[in-house]
Formats: sequence, C-alpha cells, structure tokens
Amino acid sequence: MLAETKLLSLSKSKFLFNNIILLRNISISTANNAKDNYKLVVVGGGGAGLNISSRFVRKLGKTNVAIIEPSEWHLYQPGWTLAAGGVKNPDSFRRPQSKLIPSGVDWIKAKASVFEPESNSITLDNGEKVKYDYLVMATGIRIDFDGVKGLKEAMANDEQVVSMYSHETVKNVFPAIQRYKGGNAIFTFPKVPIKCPGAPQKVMYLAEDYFRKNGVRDKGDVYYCTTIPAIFGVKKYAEALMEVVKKREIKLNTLTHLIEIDYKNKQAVFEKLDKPGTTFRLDYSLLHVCPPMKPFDEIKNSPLVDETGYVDLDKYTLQHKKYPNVFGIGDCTNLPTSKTAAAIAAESSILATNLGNLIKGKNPSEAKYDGYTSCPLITGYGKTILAEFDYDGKPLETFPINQGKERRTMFHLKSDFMPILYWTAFVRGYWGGPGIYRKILNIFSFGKN
Ligand code: FAD
Ligand code: UQ1
Repeated sequence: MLAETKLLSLSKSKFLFNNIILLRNISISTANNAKDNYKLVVVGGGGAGLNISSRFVRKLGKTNVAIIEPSEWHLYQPGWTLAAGGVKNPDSFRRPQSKLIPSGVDWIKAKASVFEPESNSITLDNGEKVKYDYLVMATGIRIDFDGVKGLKEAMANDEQVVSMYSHETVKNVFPAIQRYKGGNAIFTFPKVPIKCPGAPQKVMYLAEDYFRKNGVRDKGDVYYCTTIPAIFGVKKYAEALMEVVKKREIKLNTLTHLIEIDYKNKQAVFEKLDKPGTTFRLDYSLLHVCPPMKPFDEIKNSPLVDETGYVDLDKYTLQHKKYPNVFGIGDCTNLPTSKTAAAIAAESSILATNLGNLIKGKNPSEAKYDGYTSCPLITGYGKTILAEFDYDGKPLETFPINQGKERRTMFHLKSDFMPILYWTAFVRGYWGGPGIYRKILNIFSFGKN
C-alpha cells in the first residue's frame, strides 16, 4: 500500500514535471495541461508579445493570460547591427524566454498552426486546441534565407558572404569585415516590407568606417544596392544620408535587386527594377545580404490576414478589421509604418488602452496610433542620425535638437541606453514609446516638430 502511494506520488510528480514547470511563478505548458480557455491569448513572445502580455497580466490577473511561443530564446534583434560592426558580443542580445515570460502568464510552448477566429480557437502544432475571449497577434515576420538563389550555399562555402539576420550568422559578419583587404564590398536591401529598413545601411556604414580606420578604404569600392528608389523613405533623413553617402564615396545603386549569388565566381547577380529583364553581375570580395522577409505560413494561411499576408488591422486602433476581439501588434501586422521595436512600443500603449476598454465594455477606439516609428541610423563608430517619423513620413522627433545630424549622443542612446530600456522596461510593458517625453522636451524646441 505504502509502495503504491509512493509510486503514485512519484508518477504524479513526474507528470507535473513533464507538463508544468513552475519557475518564478511562470507555468510552462506543453499544451495538454494548458487551460482550455483563456481571457487573453497572445501569439508570439517577441518584444511585442512580451510587452502586451506583461501589461494585461497586470490588468486581468494570474492565469488569465497565455503566450503561445515555441522558441527557447528571445532575440534582441536591434543589437545585431552592433554585433555585425564588432561593437558588442552577439550572445549579449539573446536571453532565455523562461526568464522573460511575465510572472502569472502561462507559457504554451508550441506553435500556433490553425486559427479559427469564428470560434475563438487556435490549434497548436501538437494538435491541442486553445480557446480565448480576446486574441493579440504578435508573431513577427520570417527571414527568408531561401529567397535569394544560392544565398545559403554561398554562406556555407564562402566566408565573405555574410548576413547579420540571425543569431547563428551575425557572428560571421565582423570577421568578414576584418578580412576585407580591397575589391567590392557590397551591401544589399531586398524588396519591402522588411523589419528596420535602416539596418542594411547601418552595417555598411560601420564596415566602411572600419575600412577607413584600418587603411583599406582606398583599395576598393563600397556599394549599397537597394530595391527602393532612394537611400531612405523619409525626405529629411534621406537628404542627411545622401550627404554621408557622398562624403564617404559610397556607390548607391537604387532599384537594384539581388537575385542570385554565384559564389564560385565571387559574383552577385542583380536585376534592375526600372528595366525589367535586365540583369548585371558585380564581383564581390565582401557581400552582406539582407534577405527578403515574409509572413509566417501559419499566419498567411489564416483568415486573419489581408491579401499581402499580414494581420489586417485598423491602422489607428490596432483592432482587427473583421474580428473585433482580435488585435495585432508589431512586425506581423499590415500597419503601414516601418516595422521596428520603437513602433511596437508606441503601438503597445494604444493597444493596451483600446483592448483594455473593449474588455471593460467601453470604447475600443479611444486611442489612435499615429504610425510613430524610429530608426537609429548608425553612420559610423560613434555617429548616429536618430530618425523618428509618423505614418505620413513627417518627422516626430523626441529631442529638441535637429536629429537629422550625425551625433555621438545618439550613438550612445542606440548602443548603450536602448538595450537597457528594452530589457528593463519594454519587455515588461513599462515602455510605451517616447511620445510623452517628446511633448515635454519639445517645449524647448520652439515648434521644431
Ligand atoms: P519578433 O521579435 O520576430 O517575435 C515574434 C515571435 O513570434 C517569435 O518569438 C516567434 O518565435 C513567434 N512566432 C512566430 N510564429 C509563431 C506561431 N505560429 N505561433 C507562436 N509563435 C510564433 N527596431 C528598432 O526599434 N530599433 C532598431 O535599431 C532596430 N534595429 C534592427 C536591426 C536588425 C538587424 C533587425 C533584424 C531588426 C531591427 N529592429 C529595430 C526591428 C525590431 O527588432 C523588430 O521590429 C521587433 O523585434 C519585432 O518584434 P515582434 O515581437 O513583432 O516580432
Ligand atoms: C524605442 O523605443 C525602441 O524600442 C524599445 C528602440 O528599439 C530598441 C529604438 O531603437 C528606439 C530609437 C526607440 C525610441 C526611443 C527613444 C528614446 C527615441
């Protein structure tokens, strides 16, 4: 009898261990012990999902909120430009999800596979179902290393073909920059949408600065090959960046699309978007590729998206256009602004107000998102132009100075302050963007914005 009881409690604890690990009050569920209905389900545990679940567990209380997220690791992607430039160690930009999922939120460690918003239900990749009263989509965007012919093969066989766009590959970028001794150094920008559209040129400016500091800049050319018609989408910052490009003698190829890498001949193949069918080859001795990006298939195939495959939201309220109990945030959405963590911060406070209101039976359109986004455009070691703008491409600058200038303070804001802000406030739902500070600081700017 005693032995039986012992066996029972052993198998009970084994069951519990297998299914729920209580860690800092977080329950990590393998779905078969997940509750069958949550007040709020957040899909995706990136910056957007963590921020929103932190905010709502404080509003709704323990065990009412779940995050569906399959990955062990959370990646601070804004750090990758710094890692690529040799400024920081890439490992410092990755933390275990178990340390970040907010206390009181159930972590359903699985992938959401099928969405049935008519019945408020999600099927996971293990076949289990999770139901919700309210849903927030925060699944990000997929980096498509298969989107350029020969890219994976080239990265595997030629150490001078690199990409900062994953935790696994970012560590190869700075050594390739250090190995460069002359020839063409080419940096590419794919078809939009991509996250942080400034990032592909930030790594170029750091590399170019490194070449100058190490006496190899005059041994070759630096190319920026971009699919868009200008260096940047916002006039004020495009003008400032064109000054940098001219001063640094960077060769800018607009409407130029990387379609193939022929690593055996060390050549990149481009198509000219203004002359359909025209292609040309450029020799490279360093090639940094920003791969194309796409919505994840599970999202693209769901009823939640528009024809482009992104979650279909009202651009002001962040509420789904068809399903009122569904909201979205971050890179997975069709909000017509640049996909950045800065945008997510601003979106998070709008979403918190409107979804919070809906849950309380109040007006879900009270707060309106103006499209605020920001891109700290690193232009060299110790130099950054801090771009901030809205849906209309109108600058919305936080500081009462001209942010269109390269500044050392902004470089430190990006490299030293932002990671602290991200880990201590943003993922914990205490950072809703700089809007309030902009209003205060701009008292001193004499109507600059
Ligand atoms: P993600 O961080 O991609 O998270 C999405 C999560 O959803 C992932 O954890 C994923 O596993 C999960 N997921 C996906 N599919 C499913 C599914 N079916 N079920 C469950 N979970 C799923 N922003 C700035 O503000 N400033 C910068 O300086 C800056 N620099 C950048 C530099 C680089 C090189 C890059 C790549 C990005 C940069 N960004 C910057 C952009 C910023 O990193 C992103 O906009 C932001 O991280 C997106 O967060 P997210 O939560 O929307 O998506
Ligand atoms: C920001 O809020 C943010 O998210 C936390 C970033 O990503 C790390 C940014 O790069 C920037 C610039 C902002 C905006 C913040 C300020 C203070 C301008």
